Amino acid sequence: MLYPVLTPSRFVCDLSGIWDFKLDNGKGFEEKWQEKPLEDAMSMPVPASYNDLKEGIEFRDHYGWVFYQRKVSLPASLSGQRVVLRCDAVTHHAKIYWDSELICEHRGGFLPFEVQLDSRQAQGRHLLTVAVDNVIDYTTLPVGGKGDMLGGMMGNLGQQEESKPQNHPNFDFFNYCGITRPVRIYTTPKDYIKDISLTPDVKGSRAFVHYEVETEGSGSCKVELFDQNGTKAAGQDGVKGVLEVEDATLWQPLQPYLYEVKVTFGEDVYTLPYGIRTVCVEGDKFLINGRPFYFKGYGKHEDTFPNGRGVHLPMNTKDISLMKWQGANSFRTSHYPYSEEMMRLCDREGIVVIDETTAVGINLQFGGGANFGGEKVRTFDPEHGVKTQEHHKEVIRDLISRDKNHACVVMWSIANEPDSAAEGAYEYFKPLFDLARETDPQKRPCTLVSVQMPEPQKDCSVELSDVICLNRYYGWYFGGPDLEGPELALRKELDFWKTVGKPVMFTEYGADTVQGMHDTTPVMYTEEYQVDYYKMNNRVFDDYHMVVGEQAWNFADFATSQSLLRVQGNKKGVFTRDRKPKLAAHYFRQRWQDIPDFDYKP
Ligand code: BDP
Repeated sequence: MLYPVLTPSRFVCDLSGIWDFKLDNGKGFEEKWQEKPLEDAMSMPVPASYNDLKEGIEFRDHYGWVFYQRKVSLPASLSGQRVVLRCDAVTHHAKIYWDSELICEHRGGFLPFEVQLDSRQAQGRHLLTVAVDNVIDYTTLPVGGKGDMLGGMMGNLGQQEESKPQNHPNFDFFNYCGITRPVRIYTTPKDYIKDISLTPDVKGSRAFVHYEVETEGSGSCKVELFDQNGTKAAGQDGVKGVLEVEDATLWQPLQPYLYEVKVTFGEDVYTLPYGIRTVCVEGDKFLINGRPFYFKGYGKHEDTFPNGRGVHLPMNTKDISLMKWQGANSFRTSHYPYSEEMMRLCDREGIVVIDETTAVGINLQFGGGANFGGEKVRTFDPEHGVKTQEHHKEVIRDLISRDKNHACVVMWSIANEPDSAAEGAYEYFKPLFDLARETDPQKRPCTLVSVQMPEPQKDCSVELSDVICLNRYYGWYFGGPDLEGPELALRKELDFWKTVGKPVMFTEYGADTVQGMHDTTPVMYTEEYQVDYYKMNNRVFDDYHMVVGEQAWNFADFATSQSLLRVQGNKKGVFTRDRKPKLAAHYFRQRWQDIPDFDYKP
């Protein structure tokens, strides 16, 4: 799906601003709130998560629907154009009403969707209502448990039923919700460019960009490529072809170069920034532009105060600046696709991205899996297990369709910490890997990010992943505060992975650390312990040639559900939530400045 941009044939109008807002009291749809201006509405910014923007638990922990509303007046000059309403992300389930009519419904909170307005809808003044539901369960991604599934656990506490329905996220980040990314109206001519796919190939100093343009209606098609001075470097007619670029300047990690691709179809024009680079796995190496790359960076979150998961351009810019200050070159979009603005920024800044789906929580062993009368449930149990596979396919298709042309994206992460050694895991994941490989025109490597487990050889990732991605907590959840025993155990595990013949990287490792907590003898939660923990793990990584990267967990402290292990959020940040460095930030700065982006382990 194309990102909405202004071009000589396209107009974009951003509907960001203060909207009317109301929490559903259970009667919103019955009383048809979408048909008239909301009574006693509150003010609510769009885009943002609503949870931290008003005071009170009933607000922060609201369960169910909320209503957002505003009036929209469309200029008469749009007549004759195709007019589209696009939502970049509504978390998790949206119903869009144009006046009282339901014009669109969407499941999944982190990817864009759009609806074309008909000529009557695209003129004059209208009431736009977006109803948003935040309920997660065993059919949604991310996965959660519903209150009524927890009879067993509550029973253990002597309660038979919960007093109030609520979400039970099966993941460790706060279930922020709302209209979290922009809502826009954009136009195209009636005959228009629907999609563009670009696949780079490099031979010596020449690059070949294979392209395919999907169009609607009739017209002739032309594709051109311009360098940064605006000089035309290649061009060709037709909806499918190859652009040949002499003396191509490649997009490199931290040394990005973006061409502009301009597609003309009849009256329609679309332009996109485009970096030429290649990515592949060869033996146990991860190659970018044919050279062995070493990932240095983080697992992150889109998480700020008080925006929640609402798009935050200044913080995105600051985060990349901090990464560069440290010598980092990459991050993973744990645990959902990030905003398109962030992906475009990474293209511009040369930050390498592992792009993850919303598949987190596909593991019913967390929390004992006691969701049915206290009995353990197998994750892929046909009756009681997760029922996410069809939606998972939808998410993979939509993610690749959105992000396929980004130079920054070098690998797809199909899921985070699923129950990947369980009975049924291979059958669940094999079709998903096949789908990703078939859908991506660039055929990027695919992975699933593995949870720590006693017998890693049983992980279906051994067979399915192109790169083995490990989330490991040796010295924290496993063995902390001892660092010697965990070091031996980590070496033992890597001795196994060495035999598999694939590149291995650490996509998570970390220790909760409360900023300002210090000690001469490093004890858990102090800034000193976090540094010692990282030193031990990094020392081990350096001894294994097939380890091609280290992404610490997490870039910054972040909000999550309350529990005994979480002190006002997850504190594994190397930076605090407001981006102040802990000791470990300085430690990584020293380490990463000495590690080259390429050929670290030739
Ligand atoms: C991993 C999860 C991540 C958590 C992290 C932790 O992938 O989402 O936040 O552990 O415990 O299991 O901090």
